[in-house]
Formats: sequence, C-alpha cells, structure tokens
Amino acid sequence: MKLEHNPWPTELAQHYRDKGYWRDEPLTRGLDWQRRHRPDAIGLICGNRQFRYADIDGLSSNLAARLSANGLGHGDTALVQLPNVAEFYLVFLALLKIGVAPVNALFSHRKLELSGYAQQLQPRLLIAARRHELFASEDFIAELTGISPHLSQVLLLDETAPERSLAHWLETPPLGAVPIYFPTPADQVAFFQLSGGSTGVPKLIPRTHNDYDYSVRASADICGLGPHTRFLCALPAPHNFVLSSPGALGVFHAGGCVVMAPSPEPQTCFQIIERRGVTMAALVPPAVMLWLQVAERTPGAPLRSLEVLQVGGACFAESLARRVPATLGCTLQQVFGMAEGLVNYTRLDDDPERVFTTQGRPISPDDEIRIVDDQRREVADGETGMLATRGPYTFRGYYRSPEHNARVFDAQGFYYSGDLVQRTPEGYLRVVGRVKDQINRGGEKIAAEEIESLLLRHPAVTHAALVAMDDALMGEKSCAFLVTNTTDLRPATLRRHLLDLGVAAYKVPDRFRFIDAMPLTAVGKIDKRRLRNELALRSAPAA
Ligand code: J2J
Repeated sequence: MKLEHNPWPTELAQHYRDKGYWRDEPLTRGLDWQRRHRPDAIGLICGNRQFRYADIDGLSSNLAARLSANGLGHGDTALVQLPNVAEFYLVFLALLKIGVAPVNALFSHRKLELSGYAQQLQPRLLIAARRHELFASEDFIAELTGISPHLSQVLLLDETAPERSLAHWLETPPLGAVPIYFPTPADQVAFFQLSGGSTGVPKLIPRTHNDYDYSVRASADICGLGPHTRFLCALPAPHNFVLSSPGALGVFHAGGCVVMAPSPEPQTCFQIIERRGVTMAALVPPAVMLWLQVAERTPGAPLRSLEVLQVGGACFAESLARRVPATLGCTLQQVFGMAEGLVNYTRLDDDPERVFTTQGRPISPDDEIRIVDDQRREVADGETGMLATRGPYTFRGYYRSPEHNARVFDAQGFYYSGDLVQRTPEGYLRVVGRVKDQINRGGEKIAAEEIESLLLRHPAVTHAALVAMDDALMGEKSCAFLVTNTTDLRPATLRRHLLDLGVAAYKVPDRFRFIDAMPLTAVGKIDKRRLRNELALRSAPAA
C-alpha cells in the first residue's frame, strides 16, 4: 500500500534522474555502505555509549525484524517522540528499513500536537519515552488509541516491561529469519517532516527517499564531511537542519560520527566538544549568542577541535555573525533552509564578507528560485520579494491538504515559502522578513492562527491576535493581543488555559495585552502591522 503524496511531474522526475540527483536508492543507503566497508568505525556517541556502524545497523535491524514479524510494513505509519538520544536514529533507520513512514515529533510537543499528527496519519505504531510527562502513565496512550484505532504496537524508552521496552526490542534479535530490508520504493514517502506552519492545524510534509537522500548527499559534499567529521547534534534531533543539512544523515553518509547533546546549553556542549573532539556543530542564533557570551568570559575555551559552526533557522544578526570566527575560533556557515525542501548554504571557501551578510545559495544547480512581488512578477536582483522555489528535493504538497496546497503552490509547482528575500547578483539569498503569519521564536516556529484559535476557546476571549515582538536573545517572542468580555482575566489564567488544552510550552505567548477593540484594515481584517508597530514603539528606548 502507498501513502499519498503529490509526485513531481514525469519530465522533471526524469530530469532529476538523468542528472544523477535521484538514484532510486533508499535513505538507509549510507548506513548500509558504512556497515559493509567500515563496520568498526564509531558512528554515534550518546553520553558514555558509543555505537560502531555495525552496532547501528545491527540494533536497527533487530527492531526492524521484530516489527516486521508483527506485521508492520509498507503503508503503515508511526508516531515517534524521543529526546536527543541515540535511539532516535536507531528507530528512524529501523522504520526506513521496513518501509514504515514515521513522523518524528519534537520532544517539546504535547497532547495537542501529538493528537494532531495521530489524527492525520492514523499510526499503527507509537514509539515514545516514559520520561515525557504524557507517557509517564497509560492515559494518553489510551487516548491516542481512541484517535488512531489501528494503533496496535507501543514501544517505550525507559520502560521495564520487555514486551514494551524499546531497549529490549533493539537489543534482542528475533527468533528465526524474518525478511527485512524492504524500504518503500525510492520515489515514495519515506517519512513525514514537520512544517513550521502558519495554519490552525500543523501540516505534514511527505519526503521521499530520492529527494531527501539527494539533499543529504549534496549537503555532505558542500560541507566537506568525511570520516574525520564529529558532528554535535544539540538542536532537537528531528529538526530538518540537524537531520539533513547535512546533519546526522549527512554524517552517516560520509562515515563520520554524530555526537548527541541534550540541548544547546553552552557549558554542557563545550564539555562534550572537548571530550569527543567535535569538529562541527549546528545552532540557532540565540544559542550562538549564549556560546559567544560564555566563550568571551572564559578565553581559551575548550573549542579547539571545532572547525565549522553552522547557524540557521532564524535571522542571524550580522553583528553576531562577525564575532563567530574570532571568538569561537571556527569557520561560520550560514544556513537558510526549510523542512519543505530548499536549503541554502554559504560555502566554506566563500569570502568572509559574503558569509557575514548572506544566508547562502541553494544546494542544487536545479533549485529554481523566483523572487516575486504581490502580483507574482519577478523582481530585480537586490530588491525584496517573496521566495518561490521548486527543485529536486522541494516537496510538491502537504499531506492531504488540497486547499492549503492551492494557496502555497502556483500552477508551475513553485512553493511559496512565505519568506521575504533578496538575491545578490551571484545568486546568494538574504532573508529580510516574511509574509507568513508565523512567529519565529529563536528558530522555533509558531503558527499565529493555531494559538489564536486556542485562545478563542476561552469563554471570556472575543478576539485574539498573536504577533511577533522583538527580543534581544530570541530574535522574536510572541505577544497575544486580546479583546475580552470581562475585566478580570489574567495572563496566568490564559497560560493555564493553553497548557490545559495541551499545547507545547514554547507556543504559549510570552506576553498578553488586553485592548478594547482590534484595529482593522480597510478590508476588515485584524491589522497586525499596527499591533506590531505598537509593540515596537513601546519597547523603543526613550529619545
Ligand atoms: C532567516 N530565516 C530562516 C535563516 C530558516 C536548515 C536550516 C534551517 C531549517 C529550518 C531547515 C533561516 N535566516 N538562516 O529546515 O534544513 C526560517 C524561514 C524558513 C523557515 C523554515 C534546514 N533559516 N529560516 O529552519 O522548517 O522562515 O527549517 O522558511 O523549521 O525558517 O523553518 P524550518
């Protein structure tokens, strides 16, 4: 059985194959090569645990075989939520091997997000962690079974009962030979990536083996990965940046080693970098700011092995970018990417000025970029416009979302990312703003509409608008403007209301402002620009 996705038109697909971008091989190809040629090389480090490529392959095969013996395979989906631990990759690879398509939720996701994914994908398999508040008891698992009646298999990290213990399923080979290594065809859905979103319900992005594998291979090449690479995964492991740009999959492709960190917190990361000889790390801008502060306070900081720091996910101020090489003693690489596809990198041999002032150029010569005005007419180089793109690893549609797809794709299949960008004559992009109704809270994306509709579920709230406000550390934080039918509603009550509905904590507004009436535009929509201006005026220092 196939999972639906919008395929590329035949002639483009043929072109991508002719160019060698699409190789009709599974995403597990890199791991398979390492297993055969370098089984004893260390591919993954998590705390005190080290995994050779033979171990990564063996453990993931055990799990794959057991799941397949239990009847899981093509057409099935899985809901996975794990923290930054080695098991994240072992599970991902196991599922790819048997053609089960997972969605990897962030560990910060809560009831609302997980229920939403379960609703959309109807998973047969759940893999989660007892240490997460939702899975400390059985209640939420029962709820998920109500949402997805086919959910028949649950495996948990930190579980003692062997029949449900993820560790047991990874470590114990199945009895008898079971056919595994049967990934979905390379032009079919391998897994679902999470979209940052700008709509009420978070959308899922189908990624195929062919498209994702190409982005991983080409990224590994651009970033000079090899067996010497030791990559620190300090951002949430499911995030597209640290999974594929070039991320852990790029490292496995190149035969390097992924080193897990629980979070980007500098003290912990610096220790891990020193202990494990990390050569490359990927961070969002607020984390870079904290790393710079600590490194400046403690000169001679233990970052000697660090060669490249990648920064992406949100706007990185030029003034901070300029401090990276001298303070952290490494090369800076800016990365502007999206889980939907297109990824841009500054190149490692680019002139430093270009690295400080742009967010890079696309991976592929066949990434088609259009920068357009409101009428979707192309603008000249240097002018600001909306980014539209299509190419060999940019998706062609969100999962089961025809109406939304009709809004964000044009007739030629170009995807409108909602970013405002400028292009230099050399083809480098600069991100200067956005048109999508989203808050980018230090790389974590919040869809305004999702939070507004949750706020409106409170009986005292009659109008709600979520807007971005500037923040020195996070770049942006969120502020909810509210019109209410009572005078005694408190921010704490609304925070509680949102958390009780089960939304991830990072989406809860940082600030609440109660107003008498919403300002409206000429066509009667809430005037968010005015709300944002009002916030900017209030936070501006007095002249
Ligand atoms: C400004 N905005 C940026 C940047 C992403 C690599 C790196 C990042 C992501 C990612 C990714 C930005 N400057 N350098 O998937 O593979 C904003 C844009 C973009 C959105 C995508 C990768 N880098 N952004 O951040 O799917 O608005 O992917 O459209 O989470 O983040 O968010 P996401």
